Amino acid sequence: DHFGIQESLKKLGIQPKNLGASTGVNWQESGETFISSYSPADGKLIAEVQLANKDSYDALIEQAQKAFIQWRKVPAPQRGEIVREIGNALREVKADLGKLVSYEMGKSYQEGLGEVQEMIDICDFAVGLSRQLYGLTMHSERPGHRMYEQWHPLGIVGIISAFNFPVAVWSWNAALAWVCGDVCLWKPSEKAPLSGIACQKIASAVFAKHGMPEGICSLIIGDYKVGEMISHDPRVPLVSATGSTRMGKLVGQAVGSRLGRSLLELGGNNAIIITAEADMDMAIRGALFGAVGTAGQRCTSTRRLIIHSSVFEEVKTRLANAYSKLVIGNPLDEKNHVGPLIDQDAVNMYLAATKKVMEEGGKVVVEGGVLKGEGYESGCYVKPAIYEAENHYQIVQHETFAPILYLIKYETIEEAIAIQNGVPQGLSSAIMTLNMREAEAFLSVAGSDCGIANVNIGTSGAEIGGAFGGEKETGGGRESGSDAWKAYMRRQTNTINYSSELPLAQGIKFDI
Ligand code: UN1
Repeated sequence: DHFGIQESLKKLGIQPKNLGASTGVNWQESGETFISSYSPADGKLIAEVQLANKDSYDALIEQAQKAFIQWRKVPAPQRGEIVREIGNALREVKADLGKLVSYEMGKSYQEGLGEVQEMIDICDFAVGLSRQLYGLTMHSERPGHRMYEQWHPLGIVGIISAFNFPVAVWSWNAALAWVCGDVCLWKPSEKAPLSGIACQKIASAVFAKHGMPEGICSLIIGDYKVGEMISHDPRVPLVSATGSTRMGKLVGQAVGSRLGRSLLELGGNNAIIITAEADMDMAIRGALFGAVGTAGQRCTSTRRLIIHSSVFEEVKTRLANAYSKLVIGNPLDEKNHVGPLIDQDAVNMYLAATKKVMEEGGKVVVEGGVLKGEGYESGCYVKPAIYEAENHYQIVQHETFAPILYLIKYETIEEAIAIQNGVPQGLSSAIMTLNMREAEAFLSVAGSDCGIANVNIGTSGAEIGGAFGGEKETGGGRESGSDAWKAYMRRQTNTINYSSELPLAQGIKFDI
């Protein structure tokens, strides 16, 4: 244990066996079933977690409903003060939590630290926001009348998050929801439950210290069945779900059928357009991190490069060269660039995709494969692969959560934009160019159709200050910065008559 994992687990309060349902500092016994969390880094068992059942789910929801009645009356800036302390508590455990994320999920330690930094940043953002939950005022068309709007909290926010950002995605939702006056019930991915348990301990200790009721911050460990309970439950007015498009469609339909609200942040199929006028060093570096960072398991990972024919060969050669220098291995060892995939299923999906692209006519640029031997005992390490492909291939249209990059050739900028947009997903996109006309065309109304469109930056690594999310099959939701907070509140329009008349709007006469 030369990475000090046991020490960090201890500091974070992770036991060999953990309960999986909590209303805050109180943890509940639930079913008999335990799941094991193995590290994809070394294949070892980290710890076990009890799965929550329907009874524990109902108990958590009832407690959350009670907590909401109190929490909504705490003034927003005071709620912000608590979120500030959660941010400070995260600062204290940044190294330990970053390490757990890296060890449990497989992203590099640097990226694990980055993820905790995103949590700290969103807490800071939410603190400021707690004094800025602004509504507009309007001029009434009637004399002696005043109109304005105000924002009220919704109630319980259900948060369903994925394994790839096992802690940050929760914080984007929870930090905003809390300052808005909502209470949160979080179902982390069952592929990274310990990271969730660690966060729950950190945040709930802060609420308890302030004498806040149990239920503002709840956690439930379970599989898709818990996701279904949340999605179908009218006691949960907003469900924020991050994950695959397949999962998002199920959640969206279930929530929609009861006319609840959903905030969906689903798959991406992100491309970088590299034009003839790109800064080539920058383009290669941007594409490299985008494609192999987090072993291609970000929803913002670069999956396609759309390259001008005049620089196609150059990009191909330079990328292949850069790939040959990648060091793959234990993500906690800082000399390694690429860690493992999350599990064996992910490896199988990666292998199926590398096979399928060849069947459809793709050409190998950098060969893939599963790594074996010392240091690769978990069986989850794969080689980042590159293929020449065409945009219409089924496999290219599909999001494979693995480091597979498709190179596609174009001639005109209009064609490049059409290829970029020519997939079912619409999360992140980028153009590498020093030509202002190309850049502006890409950002224009006729340009990228994605929720994120960057110039001379790769597709991944968004800052928390902007609204995060995308269009089409990405689900349309926006989390994190800008005015994403509005999704966590209900808007109320108020008209107040301080005159002694009762005029009707639109000048309607109704006298008796
Ligand atoms: C995700 O992959 O679910 O923009 C989120 C990024 C990160 C967030 C990714 N800030 O790559």
